[in-house]
Amino acid sequence: MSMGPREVAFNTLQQHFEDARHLKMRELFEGDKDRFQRFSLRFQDILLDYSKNLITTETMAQLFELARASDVESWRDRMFHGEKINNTERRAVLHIALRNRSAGPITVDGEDVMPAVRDVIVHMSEFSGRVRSGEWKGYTGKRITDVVNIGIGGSDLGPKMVYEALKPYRHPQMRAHFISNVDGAHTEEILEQLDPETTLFIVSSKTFTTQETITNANTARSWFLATAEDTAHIAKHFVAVSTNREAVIDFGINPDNMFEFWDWVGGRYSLWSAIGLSVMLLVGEHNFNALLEGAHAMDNHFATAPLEQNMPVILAMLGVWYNNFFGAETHAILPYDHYLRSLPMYLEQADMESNGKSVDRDGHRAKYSTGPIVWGATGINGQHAFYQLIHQGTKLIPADFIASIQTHSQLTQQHDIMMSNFFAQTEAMMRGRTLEETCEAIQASGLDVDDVHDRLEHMVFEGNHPSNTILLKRLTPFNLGSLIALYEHKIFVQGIVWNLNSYDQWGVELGKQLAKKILNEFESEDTTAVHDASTSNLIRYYLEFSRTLDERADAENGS
Ligand code: G6Q
Repeated sequence: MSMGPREVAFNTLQQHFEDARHLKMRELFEGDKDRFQRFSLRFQDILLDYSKNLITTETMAQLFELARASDVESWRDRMFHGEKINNTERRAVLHIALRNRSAGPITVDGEDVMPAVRDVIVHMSEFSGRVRSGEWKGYTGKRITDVVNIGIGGSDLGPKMVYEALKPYRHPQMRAHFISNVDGAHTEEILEQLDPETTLFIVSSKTFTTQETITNANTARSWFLATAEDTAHIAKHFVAVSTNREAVIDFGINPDNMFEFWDWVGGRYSLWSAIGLSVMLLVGEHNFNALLEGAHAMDNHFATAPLEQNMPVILAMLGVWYNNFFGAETHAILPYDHYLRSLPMYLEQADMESNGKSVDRDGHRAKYSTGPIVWGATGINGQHAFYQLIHQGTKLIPADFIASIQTHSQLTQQHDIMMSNFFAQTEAMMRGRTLEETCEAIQASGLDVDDVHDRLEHMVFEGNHPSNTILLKRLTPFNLGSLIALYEHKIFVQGIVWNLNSYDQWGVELGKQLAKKILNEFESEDTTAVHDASTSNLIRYYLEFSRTLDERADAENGS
């Protein structure tokens, strides 16, 4: 069988890798004074420095060749033109339409989706304007102070992450809360902080059938009615974001207070839609629109910049380099910004639900490694925890270091301390510390090297650990929009190179079906259903103890 262009490009890279695997970044920096200029790129307020990677100009040229051979450009254009590239669900993939700020149409099945997109933004703006100004009142005439988004997965992680990121822009008299977990403890913990007279619930669910969300929404309704009593008051305190009008009406929410979105928006790509209503309520229409504008600017960059200067493409191809040639299993997201603390969790879903697949878009088993394990935490905390493994473990862990130059905090001196760590870490990861340098450091600290000779090896750092630095001028709504869109398009490009459909999620669907069967068994207390021995015994054990009073726990609780 003859090889296609993608396989040819992969093989060429494989040959290049045989030499490149021995690259030493220290030497590359020493041998090329222009390395930073060569391997860095600016897009508006975002600087990407990718010079601390195990690459040469030859590597990048071949990676771009692989992107071209995978038809990244034509797939990108197909996505932007509303083609049904989500082939297993027969859907278009148009989160870019949600932030399309141009006057041009975007069509699906011959119909321009933009008028409906704009109508929903107007509906959101009107509603959030009324709530923010205090004109929208609760059932006792008080203004709304607390907004609770009830949703899970894509209907939770995006708005929660953006709300946290844009906290400096929030309405001073309003707070947002996010209930996702069906664990009653999460629901109770949030409800006990709230006053039903001043709380607005947004039930966010694309399908409006998700068990966790509907259960929590029902709990919230009962909690509300326990005080408000009259179901007529629900209209002032519950709104919905969904594609499922009938289910919203069945729940008792006034359809005028339903904010629509469409099946061509994937859950994990939906924060730009009405799923972002909690964000708009908290930061206002102007800031929400700025978020959309930032994403749109990144969309334009992705759609038009040559691959060699295309930020999402560069990040994607570097990821492919480590994933498919160096055999890296994971990719770390390390924001040095308290406001971006939920970004790693958000990107875990965005990336792993999109590219965590072993069957390609044509239905064949992938014979190569696909999406990496994405993980991370705020970098400064990570330094005092898991960075040990990055510095001295046996795994190769490519990492994105993300920070803002200007802080929203008044404690600017603290920002300098954090940023000095930020720069020190990527430098240390790249340079490492040789035995000779270790000895010098010990002497400089006033110790005698002979006294620690048996420990010296432990103090040596091999270095040569790759990282990208993404530096924002400031964490504004616009820049945040660009940053998120940057990652979305990175994920898209990788999906194309791996020939995946990044927009379905059959693994999530499975979870939604499985639990229902076991819940029925709990309710009927019927343990005769056939499971494997482990599951059957675990269910029996659970039923035995969950249905009896635990005297010890009662004693501990003082009852
Ligand atoms: C996202 C996934 C998944 C989904 C949740 C919630 O891409 O499909 O995380 O967002 O399962 O689904 P609903 O919005 O339908 O409740």
